[in-house]
Amino acid sequence: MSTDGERPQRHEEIDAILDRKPGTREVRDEANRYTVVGAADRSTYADWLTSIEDHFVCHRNRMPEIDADSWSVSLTGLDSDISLSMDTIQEEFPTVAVAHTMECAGNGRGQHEPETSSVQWGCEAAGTSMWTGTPLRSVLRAGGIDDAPEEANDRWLTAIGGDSVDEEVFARSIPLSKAIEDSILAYGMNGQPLPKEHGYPVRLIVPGWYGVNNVKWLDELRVMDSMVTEGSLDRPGTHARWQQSDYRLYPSEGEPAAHETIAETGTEAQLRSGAVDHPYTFDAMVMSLIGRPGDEEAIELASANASIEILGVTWSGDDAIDGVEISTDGGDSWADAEVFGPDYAGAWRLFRYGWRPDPGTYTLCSRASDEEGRTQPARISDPEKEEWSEAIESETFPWNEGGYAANAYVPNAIEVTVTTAE
Ligand SMILES: Nc1nc2c(c(=O)[nH]1)N[C@H]1C(S)=C(S)[C@@H](COP(=O)(O)O)O[C@H]1N2
Ligand SMILES: [Mo]
Repeated sequence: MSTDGERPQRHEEIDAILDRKPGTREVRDEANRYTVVGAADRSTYADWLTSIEDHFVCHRNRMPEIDADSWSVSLTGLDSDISLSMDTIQEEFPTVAVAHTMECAGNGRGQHEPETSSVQWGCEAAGTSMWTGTPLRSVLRAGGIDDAPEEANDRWLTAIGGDSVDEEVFARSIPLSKAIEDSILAYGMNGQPLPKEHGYPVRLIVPGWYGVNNVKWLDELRVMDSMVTEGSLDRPGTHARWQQSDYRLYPSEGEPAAHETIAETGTEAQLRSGAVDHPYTFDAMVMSLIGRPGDEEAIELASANASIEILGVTWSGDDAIDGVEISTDGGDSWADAEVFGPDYAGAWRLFRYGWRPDPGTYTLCSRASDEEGRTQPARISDPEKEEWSEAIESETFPWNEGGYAANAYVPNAIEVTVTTAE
């Protein structure tokens, strides 16, 4: 069975997940390779918490069947390696809950023109849950690593999934500083045991970082002096595809060069500063989505003066949201929305806007800005007309080969019609 071919049981797996998650639906996968489910519709973006039933699922390989009683996570790259049983992870360390907005780095890929390969997500690959588990800081300390996050500079933690097949290891590296700061080994989701498709019995949660960094069915954590590169793990097979080839931002065909380490890890900072050649998708870019009203909704006002509440969610990776604006004319004019609700680092916030429309047809957009002064761009560049560097300088989102990290607001606009009851 080759990883590039169709997997025979793939459709059975997808159907079983759809049965367990009635709020989700299948998404078109150009290469027909991923097990992918998308959130049902944008109404989930009118709530702060995403239910398990509505949360999207994304993984490439067949889900491993894991017996939690005999499963252990090994912590390696230390003077003496340790093996952590599920009992040890759950009983011998503190239990914490973190809020995390899981956004697939491919969210918005389907908005790229020309089309890029792989899963054609619109904007339905995002959700926020409360994840319960063990702080990585505590586990690392047990392994003899008790640095403060700022002293962990230039070291990396590589997480390896138990779903590695055909000698292709699923491995992702995050800076050791982020691991120590707020990442957890999660075994619970919204107060339930971690469901199988979300990584049972244990996964990594890296608050505010793109989905791919949140390795499911965690098998090994390895402390390293560099990110995973080809041949850097003590395992057979290929190691670096998911870190060094896929999930990086670059203009067209060609293999990005592998880096052992990078000085700047913020995704947007890598992209806009040019400090990192072919940026890695780490923390999520500034983003917002309207959840209510729904796209193509026909709204009947009870009276001429009635107002409509526009509701949505907004997030920006490791950075706080500064504000959200709403346009009801496709982006020509803007008014401030109110950002409110739960405020956890690494998770989205809600926004609302009270709108008093006259009867008519409207194009609604939301545009978020963060504390670093970054604002969502209007559109994704056209690679046939604009160079990569031009797109970046003109604050357009650069069309990229893998279709990652798109955060333009025009492609997420919704159309509504408003009438008044007679
Ligand atoms: N082991 C493993 N972990 C993985 C993946 C995978 O294929 N294998 N997919 C990643 C990707 S691309 C995403 S977007 C998130 C999705 O998490 P969810 O399915 O719980 O929503 O899981 C990540 N963790
Ligand atoms: Mo993803």
